[in-house]
Amino acid sequence: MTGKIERSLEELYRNDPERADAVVFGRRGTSRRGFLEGAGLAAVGAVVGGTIPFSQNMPAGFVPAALAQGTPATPAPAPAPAAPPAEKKGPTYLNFPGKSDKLVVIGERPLVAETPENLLDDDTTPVDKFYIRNNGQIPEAAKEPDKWKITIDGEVNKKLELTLGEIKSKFKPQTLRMVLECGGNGRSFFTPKASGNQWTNGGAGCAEWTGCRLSDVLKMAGLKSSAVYTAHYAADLHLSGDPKLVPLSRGVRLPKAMDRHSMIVWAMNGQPLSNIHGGPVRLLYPGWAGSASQKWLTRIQIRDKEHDGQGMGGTSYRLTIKPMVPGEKADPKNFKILESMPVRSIITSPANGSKLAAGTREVKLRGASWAGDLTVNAVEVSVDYGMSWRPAKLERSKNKYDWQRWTAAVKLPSDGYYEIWCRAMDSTGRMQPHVAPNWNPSGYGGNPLHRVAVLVG
Ligand SMILES: Nc1nc2c(c(=O)[nH]1)N[C@H]1C(S)=C(S)[C@@H](COP(=O)(O)O)O[C@H]1N2
Ligand SMILES: [Mo]
Repeated sequence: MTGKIERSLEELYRNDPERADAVVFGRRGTSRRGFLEGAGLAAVGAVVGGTIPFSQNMPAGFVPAALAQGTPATPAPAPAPAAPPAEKKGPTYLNFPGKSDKLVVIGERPLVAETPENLLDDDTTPVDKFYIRNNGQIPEAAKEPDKWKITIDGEVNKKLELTLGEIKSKFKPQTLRMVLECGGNGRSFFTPKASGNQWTNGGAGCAEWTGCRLSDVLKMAGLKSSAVYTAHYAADLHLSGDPKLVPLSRGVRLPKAMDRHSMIVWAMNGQPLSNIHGGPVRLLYPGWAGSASQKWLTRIQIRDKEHDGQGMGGTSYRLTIKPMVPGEKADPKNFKILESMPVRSIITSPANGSKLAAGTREVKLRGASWAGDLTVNAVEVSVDYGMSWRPAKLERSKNKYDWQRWTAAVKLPSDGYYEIWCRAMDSTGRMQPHVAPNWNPSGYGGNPLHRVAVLVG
């Protein structure tokens, strides 16, 4: 295998995995071997940088994790001096005050950045590592946070206008560690590609949120019997700058708003909520699509029907209730609002693309798992492409909606290229699938098992 062939195959996997698959496994549509062998195996081995001990279990049409996501196990070769400028590859890292420069930018305008899985290794996600998602322009930081005003109106007995200072003094504070996760998390795993920000698993984090119960505030306003839904409004401007347009305005069914975990939040990990995370004050609905957790909150209108604001219609933040042919045109009639997020687990250590010393025969794993409104019943790990699974040890969570950290140790029989896979099962028995399920045009609910590549020796 010459360096040139390795390089071109690696490029092919990055640029056109389907064609790379055809090259390695034989032409699409013709009969295929069920697993890699011979020249195909040697080629993939060369690209991932080692022999593949469990290659007999690799499914046909398989894109190795080393090439599918994140850092390859083999460093990318330096471009030859005379070569024409190569097409831009690899992630763009975030450069934003107060944020880690290891976050990966997945959209510049509006600014969206995710946290690579290995950066989610802390029990509590530090603010600098927490993903950011904006739909509009980022407003300027409030000069006098305690004078920030929030209006509660609509189907209430008494319209309230409260400053943040008043909210802090009138309502009992609480601090809970809870997961906030973007509705589109996992979108990049859909085939064919779904439209929207191409999140891997990093549109999620678990922080300590301090604030008061939203229900306490709503009770003070007094809910009319006609109250069924919330509508959230905020201070951020539409990308176009047109003040008549709203970048995002979502809402939730009243029972979620009245849940004791749903909060008006002013601090994150013990610090005043930073501007980029919606400071001085935001909503937090743990376990539900993050878009409901309005940042820079200015108004909650209580409605007598489902909200129809920006981000409530069409296929946005909606799942199909009828299975679709992947890639097919959507009929918005067949969609329902995405509320609770599906079960997900990630390996936070080792990182994808890790190199371990020759002779390493055991690897200790750490990870996280969560399941929207539900809890996680079990996490399992595999090193042989899913032929066999071993249970991970689930750690206790602090409170409902906290993520469940897990640990495991796996044995590797020899040096070579491995993939470590993990999958979680929620408290209703639903397991993460091998591929993103239930294709929908805007790519919600993508929760396939997580895999990381490691190279031993
Ligand atoms: N005002 C406002 N609130 C918002 C958004 C927004 O664009 N504007 N984005 C939402 C989305 S889609 C998500 S996933 C979360 C992200 O919160 P974060 O940036 O603090 O991680 O905020 C939500 N709240
Ligand atoms: Mo989101």
